[in-house]
Amino acid sequence: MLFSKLKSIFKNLSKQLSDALSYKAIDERDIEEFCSKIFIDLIEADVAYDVAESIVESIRRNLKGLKIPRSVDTEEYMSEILYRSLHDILSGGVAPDFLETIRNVIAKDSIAKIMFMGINGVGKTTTIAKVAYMLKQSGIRPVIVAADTFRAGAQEQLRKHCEKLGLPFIGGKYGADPAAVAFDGVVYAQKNRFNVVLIDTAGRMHVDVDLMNELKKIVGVIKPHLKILIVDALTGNDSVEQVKRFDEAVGVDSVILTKVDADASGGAALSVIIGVGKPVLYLGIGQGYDDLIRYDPDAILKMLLR
Ligand SMILES: Nc1nc2c(ncn2[C@@H]2O[C@H](COP(=O)(O)OP(=O)(O)O)[C@@H](O)[C@H]2O)c(=O)[nH]1
Ligand SMILES: [Mg+2]
Repeated sequence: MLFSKLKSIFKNLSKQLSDALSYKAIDERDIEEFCSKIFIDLIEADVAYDVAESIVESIRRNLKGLKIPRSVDTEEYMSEILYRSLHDILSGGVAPDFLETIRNVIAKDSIAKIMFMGINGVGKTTTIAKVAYMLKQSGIRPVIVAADTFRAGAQEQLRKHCEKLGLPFIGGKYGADPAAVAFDGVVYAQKNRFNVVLIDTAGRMHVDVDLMNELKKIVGVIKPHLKILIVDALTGNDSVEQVKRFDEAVGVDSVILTKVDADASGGAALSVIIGVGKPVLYLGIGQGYDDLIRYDPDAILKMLLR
């Protein structure tokens, strides 16, 4: 289950808080005690240090001076307080509706050009196939372009997805100029009345200069409407660093977080969501085409606290 460990942490916490409250009013000392306990729990669940700090700070703020009405169920009330504390932190990263954004761009410019970036293995190609599937389901016609000409096999991987999805595939030879391949994709879309061009790009093991120059060239030639960075939930804090580096070099509009299903505790994923400082569009929750869910803080909070 997604976020399972965090879920049990928060459940315990609201229980303990409500037990403490059932026989006396909560004072500063209690608050500090609970806050240090939850901090350790969060760290043990792979939540990044500064993210754990900001969560605890938000809980502390919401607990201070709290007067609990006599009639309420204290455990439910505490769960409500935790909900509010996390909501304050999570709602910073909500992106405008993706499909609506795409539709607006199409209405204005006839073709929406979307570029996907990220280091090796984060799930770019898989995510593009998922996004293409979703667009197709919504009656929007996408073209997929394999502008990853760096890794042998990258073209073949995407071609297979296109066959399965019944979508045109635009590729280039190994070592070909990625910007030229992307350009071919846009021309193909224009000629054949497709609405969206999804551009897959190469990754490297690390963020490096060659990669950034390659991406800058694609951006210069194509002028994408959206530059989406794909990050892997399991990477935790390092993905926050990746967002910074890509943003400085080419600009990042929003983020898709993959492999949330593989993060057993949920702490790493939560850290990325809170730490990236960019709107999060979708969460990847598996390898199937429909394993892509819209990022919605309320839905996440329901998973965590209900
Ligand atoms: N469990 C899980 N695996 C994923 C997810 N997204 C991608 N993957 C897997 O991650 C691996 C690398 O994906 P790929 O799309 O080739 O990454 P790329 O190098 O960034 O293009 C593949 O085995 C994918 O099936 C996800 O949301 N959940
Ligand atoms: Mg790839």
